[in-house]
Parts: sequence; C-alpha cells; structure tokens
Amino acid sequence: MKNIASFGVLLISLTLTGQELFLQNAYNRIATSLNGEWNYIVDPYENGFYDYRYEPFENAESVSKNAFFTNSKPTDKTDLIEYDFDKAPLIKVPGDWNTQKEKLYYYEGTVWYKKSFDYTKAHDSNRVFVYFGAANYEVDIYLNGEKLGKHVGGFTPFQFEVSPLLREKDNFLIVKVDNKRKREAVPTLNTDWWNYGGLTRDVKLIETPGTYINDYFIQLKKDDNRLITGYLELNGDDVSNKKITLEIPELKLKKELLTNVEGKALLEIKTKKIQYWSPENPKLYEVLLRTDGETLQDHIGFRTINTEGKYILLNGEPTFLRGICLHEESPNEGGGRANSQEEARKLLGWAKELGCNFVRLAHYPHNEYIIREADKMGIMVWEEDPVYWTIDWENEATYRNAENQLSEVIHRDKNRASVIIWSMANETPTSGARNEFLGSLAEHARQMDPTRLISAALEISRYEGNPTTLTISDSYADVVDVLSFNQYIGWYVGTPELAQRITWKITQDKPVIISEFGAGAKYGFHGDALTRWSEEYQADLYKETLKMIDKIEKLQGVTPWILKDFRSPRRLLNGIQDDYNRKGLISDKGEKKQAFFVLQDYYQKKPWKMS
Ligand code: GCB
Repeated sequence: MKNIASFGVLLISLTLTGQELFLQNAYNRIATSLNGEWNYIVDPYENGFYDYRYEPFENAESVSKNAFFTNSKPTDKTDLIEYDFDKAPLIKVPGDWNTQKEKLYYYEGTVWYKKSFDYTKAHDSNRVFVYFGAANYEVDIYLNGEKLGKHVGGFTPFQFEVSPLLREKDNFLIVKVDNKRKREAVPTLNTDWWNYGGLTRDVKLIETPGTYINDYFIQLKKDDNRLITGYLELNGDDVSNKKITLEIPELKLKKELLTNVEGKALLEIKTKKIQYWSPENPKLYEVLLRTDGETLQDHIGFRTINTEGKYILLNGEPTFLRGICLHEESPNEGGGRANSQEEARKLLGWAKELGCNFVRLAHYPHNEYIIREADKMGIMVWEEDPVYWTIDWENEATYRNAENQLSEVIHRDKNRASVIIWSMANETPTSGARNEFLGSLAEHARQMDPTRLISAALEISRYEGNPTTLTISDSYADVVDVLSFNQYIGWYVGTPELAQRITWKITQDKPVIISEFGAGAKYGFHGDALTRWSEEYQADLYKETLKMIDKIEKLQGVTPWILKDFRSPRRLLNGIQDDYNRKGLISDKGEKKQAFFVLQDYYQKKPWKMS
C-alpha cells in the first residue's frame, strides 16, 4: 500500500491532461451508432484468445487465423478454421447477455462480439473514435484485426481512436468481453447483484476535427454562487494558443479564451442574474463551445452544494434529501441492465411519484441517460464507485482500478448539476489498509472535483457495548463531508418493534443520511406485520424505521433500500425470492407494494427546507 499516494498522483495527472479518458459530452456529439445486432460467440475456454499452450495469440510473431480477432475465413476448401462470426447468432447491443439468451442466464466468462460496418469521414483530416458507454467487465477491442486496447471496469465509458485503421468498406470491430469475477477486482467476488455481462451500453463512432474540444468543466465555484469556474481543453496536434468561445445565450454571456501550450484554458466568469438549478426549478442553460472547426452544445445547470454543521446547503439553503436507492435494472418486464432513456424516465418517474428529490445510484456508476434525465427532472444524485464489501485493500492494482473507475465517472458527470455526492464505497470493513485506500480515493475525488460532496455508505456500531444505543465509530467519518450509513434494524437485526427501543448517539458534527434500510416482501403475499416476506411486514418496518430515524437530530436525508426488486444470485429462496432481492417498494413486474405508500406519505409530510 505504501505506493498508493504516488500512484494517485500519476493518475491525477493523466486524468487532468485528459490523455487516458474519453471525450466530454459524447452524448451530444456527431455520432454514428453501432447499436443493433452483433454476431456473438460464447467462448468459455477463451479458445479464440489463447493457443493450446495457453499463450495469447496476440503475442505471437505471426498471428494464427484461429485468433478470433482476425475474423478469418477459409481461403479454400482445405483450410481449417474453427469459427465463423458471420455464421454465429445475433445478440442485441446495448444489452446484457443473461436476459437475452436463456443459455447465458448464469454464464460468467468470455463472449466475443463482432460488428461489420462501412464508414466515410466527412473530412479527410477528421478523427474518429469508437466510444463504448460501458461493457462488463474486462474487454479487449480490435478493429480490422489490430488491437485498439483494453478496458477494465464494468460501468464507465471508454474510447479508442480508430482513424488510422478505418476504411470505407467492410470494417470489422471485434470485442472480447469477459465478466468472470475475481477476488482482486472492483467489485470483488461477492456482491448482492447480478453480474450482467456484455456490451451493456451504447456503442458509437464519434467524428471530430483534427483538433477538437476534448474536455471541459463548467460549474459554479463551491463557495461563490456568482462565479463560474473550470476549464476548457483541446486535443490534437495543434492545441496551443487557440481561440475557444464559450457562450451562454440566455445569460447574454460570451467569452473568448486562449489555450495554453497544453491546449487548456482556465475559466472564471462572473455572472449576475443566474437562475439556480434545484428540484423545484431544474433550470438548464444552453452552453455553446466553439472553435474554428466545431461547435459543441451542452445543457448545464448551476447550483452550489455545501455543508455547514449538520446541514446540507443547496444554493445556500438547508435541504432534506428525500431519497430512494436504485440499481441499474430495467423497470420493464424481464429486468436486466437498464440502458435507455425510456427506462431512465420510468425509474425516475417512480421516484418522483414517491416524492423524492434525491436518488442514490447504487453501487456503481449508472448510464448517462439517467444522469441527464435527473438533471432535467430536478432530482439530486448520489453516484458510487463499485468499492463494495471486501475489496483487496492491500493490492496496489486494485487501488488503481478503483481510482480509475472513480476518475471515469467524475470525468463523465462533472458538468451535471444533479450530481451532488460522490460516494467512495459501500459497507466496507474498517482496517488500516481500508482507511488508507478510501482516504486516497477521497483525496483523488476532491482534486478532480472541488465542487461536490464526498460520502460513503458506512456501517453502525453499538455504543460502548450497549445493544440499543447505536453510533458511528468508523474513523472514515472524519474524511467524508456527509455521514451516511446503512442499517437494517427490524430485518437483519430483530423485528420492527426494536426500532422504538434504539437510541442514537452521533457525535460527529456533520449532516447524516441513512443510506439504506429495508425489508424483503413478495408483492401480493399477505400476513400480519410479523410475517416475514409479507407486504405488511415491510410496510410496518418502514413505519417503525421512519419514526426511529426522525429522532436523529442531525438527519438530513434518507435513501431506503430500494425502489424495485432486483436480480441477485444470493437470493435463492424458492417461491419468494426466485433470484430476486425482494426489498423493492415495487416488484420486478412493476407492482407497488404497501410500503411504497408509507414512504410516499412520509415524504408528502416532510418539509424540504430544514430549519
Ligand atoms: C446492504 C447492501 C446492499 C444489499 C442490501 C440487502 O447492506 O448495501 O447491496 O442488497 O444490504 O438487501 O441485504
């Protein structure tokens, strides 16, 4: 672990120069979608990657035709080639393989994907990138038989430049996707969600001028609601001393900036009459960025988010976060990974119906659609690095991986007003190595983004051995801006009546969020309030818990677990769970359970503004 700090510095500098990361605002760029049907080959032994001595084909001097990424065909009838992408079946991208193909429901391993396409650039000097919204978990990518690169981490975007390899006809893009779980990975072997594999988000080709706007960060300064700060950054051969214009027409604001030798221009703009983004008024301004060669459009909201003592201040006003946790699971019949704007709208629509102004996107970065919709709908967002439970804290590569995934999500969403909290981890066991690991992550997040709050979902402990007095004794509480913790009194500990005998002793002078509580209930199963799995038990637990947490003097928000039932291989009880964690307020088929209305009622009565 001793070298973690220096690794941190290295990655920060790569991140800040934008060398390793994808371009900003892929969402609004000129793009050609590669979504749709791809050919796929299931390859559990990775026969298309390794030879029979288990040496990677790609390391050989002359690459065998049996390497799948060569997409070879027999040249005559005597030729022996044991695969053919064009005869392989089709699978939909974006999408997980588990819910598309019955045979792949439990599959964890390698699947190869192939897409053929033609492409003509608008201008010869333009550059073209292949951009993936995400792929779970580890991918090797090849275009026309050449390796473009590799990416690790299942929930964040990555891109590769393809300009030198691209031809007008018959390109073939081949991706080896491997979702095997590994102890040293992030997340590790054990999670409470389905390990959906595949090209789970949009894939597209993005064309830019030779020198293009690669990155920008445009937000209000944390402690000055009149000052827009950040930077703009070019990428290309000729980035120095170039003019970039930033325009926000509605604010009648137009500013010309000149880049430095690194292609970067720092931003500091004083504004007057700004309408601040908030759940009541999710105001987004059209922002235009122009160079000689391109115009880029975005919609950006401006707000400040701070803490002061026990308060969370949105635009300077104490605000209660009326939240709910979400997994990135489709709200539609059959579930699976959500990956569309329509699904994002439906999920956030349910959250709105509950009365939420906040969602906790657990336990990994969700797709960009949901963040963009939250911006438009006025829902504040908690985003989380997939550092979950028992990560390999001593392993430097594990740290680099966690930090890289954090960099990628901050990089993607740093211009979104809805995002107010970066969460470093969920329910991690305290130890020196863990504190160092999470400490470095928080430092890294603050360096990349000084405008937002840092948190992590922690665990509770008993106060000086007293079983009914609870406290937070985790020293990571000193690092975070918002003190969040999960607790399952009444479900994993006792029955709901226990909640009324609990006393809380929270000594830290920070805002408190209960980041999880909940109980499993099968929709339509009824019993009395003590019958496990009944809707009545879950509803009663919600009532008792909400009464209990209202007594926490520093409470500034709550995100119960969870909006909708979600698939998990840890949930095997036949007839009740059937592979689903049943703590949803809504069933996997979209039916609302009684507890939904208990929470809705609580939120209707809860004032937004705290005093
Ligand atoms: C937790 C975890 C969450 C689980 C939940 C449960 O504490 O953070 O990922 O799904 O409990 O249902 O047990």
